[in-house]
Amino acid sequence: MSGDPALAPIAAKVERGERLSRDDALALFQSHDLLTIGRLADQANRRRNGDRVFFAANQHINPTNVCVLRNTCVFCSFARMPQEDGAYTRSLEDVFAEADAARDNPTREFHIVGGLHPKLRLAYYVDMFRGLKQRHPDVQIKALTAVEVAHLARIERLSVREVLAAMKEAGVTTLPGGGAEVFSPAARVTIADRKLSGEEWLAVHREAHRLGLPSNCTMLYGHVETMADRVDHLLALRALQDETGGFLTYIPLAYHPDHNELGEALGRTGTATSGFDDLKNIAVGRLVLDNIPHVKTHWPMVTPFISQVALTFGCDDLEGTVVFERVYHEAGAGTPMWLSYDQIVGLIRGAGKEPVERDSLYQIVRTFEDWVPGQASARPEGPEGPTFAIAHRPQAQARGGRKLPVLSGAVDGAE
Ligand code: V47
Repeated sequence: MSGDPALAPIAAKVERGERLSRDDALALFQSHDLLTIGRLADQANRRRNGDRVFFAANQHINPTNVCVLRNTCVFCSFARMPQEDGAYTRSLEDVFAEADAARDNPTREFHIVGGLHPKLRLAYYVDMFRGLKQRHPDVQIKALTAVEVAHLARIERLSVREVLAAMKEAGVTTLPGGGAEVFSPAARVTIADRKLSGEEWLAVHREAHRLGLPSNCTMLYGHVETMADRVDHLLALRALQDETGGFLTYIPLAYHPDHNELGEALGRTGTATSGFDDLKNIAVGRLVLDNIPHVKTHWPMVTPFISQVALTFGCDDLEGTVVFERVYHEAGAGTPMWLSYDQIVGLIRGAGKEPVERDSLYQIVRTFEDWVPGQASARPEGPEGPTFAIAHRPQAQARGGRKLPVLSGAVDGAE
């Protein structure tokens, strides 16, 4: 197949380092010429990052899966109602015990997200962050999605700014990018009715950036969104970045359809996104978000193999060691729960790239000219051992889950 002629003017713009328009972004998503898109994104990435690929030695911590949006965020397999089977809320002691895995693993970042718990107050989180900093002063904290921050502000009757300031004061360095899903109101009504709107999500990040808390941004793709929805989402992120400069990295998140109402309604159970679309989302993200320094591939969702290939499709950051992954494994991800430090370094080197261990702020922790495989890679058992295993939710129908609203349209034209 010869190259897609629609991409020629875009290639010329990339060559000149010019900003891409909405029509350009749409043409990229609509094209099947993946190799050209990947080559252009690689060019844009190399200009910024050369051959360097960043990763953080990180540990994910999910203090609770109880979420009041459990019945309306129909794409999520992680959340539970308070009394539902499998619902859990960890005491601070349990969180600290789980975090102690960081003593045996090289760890620079705790990634902490959970659900909108009706009773957990700001004090629980502030005490958690302080306690973690006390026990692990060298580990930075990336915590709470914009949705959780807005929820805490509501139940505490505080402003978003006050909640963010309390988090920062307690030791939070950055905010993760979750909860953005896709900003399109039509898609949001279908997949995340009652979650905060796209504008509200952006407003929380704007406030964080103003307070000196940088953050990440995401887009959940591969469900009911249209190509135009994807483009408008990216353009909204780009506009906020023009205003604040506070986004560090963009992470496209591949929708996983198992054990959630949406996957069932779409008849997609067992079929996640394709490698083709995963690579295209990385590459188009790199090309459109010309003002966001990094693009990260999330291997728990797209597999370590696709993530490795993504490193030559415009991506300069590989999700780290993770240690305990629950959100995507609840949704059927067949990937490992964690990767060792060595495996991450090996994946990056295997793509002919230069690994760079970073902290949450992308400051360099170490490079690997003198790397000896096998150092510091052990992963201990979780403090509660097998009880950390995933017990999937029963299928939605068996739970008498609510009926879905009419879907706003199928994913168009990805491949
Ligand atoms: O907002 C939930 C997604 C997100 C499913 O900032 C699902 O470094 C796929 O944002 N299929 C949370 N995705 C995770 C997240 C994240 C991940 C890694 C790194 C960073 C970062 C942030 O997970 C949610 C939602 O978009 N999600 N359910 C599902 N069934």
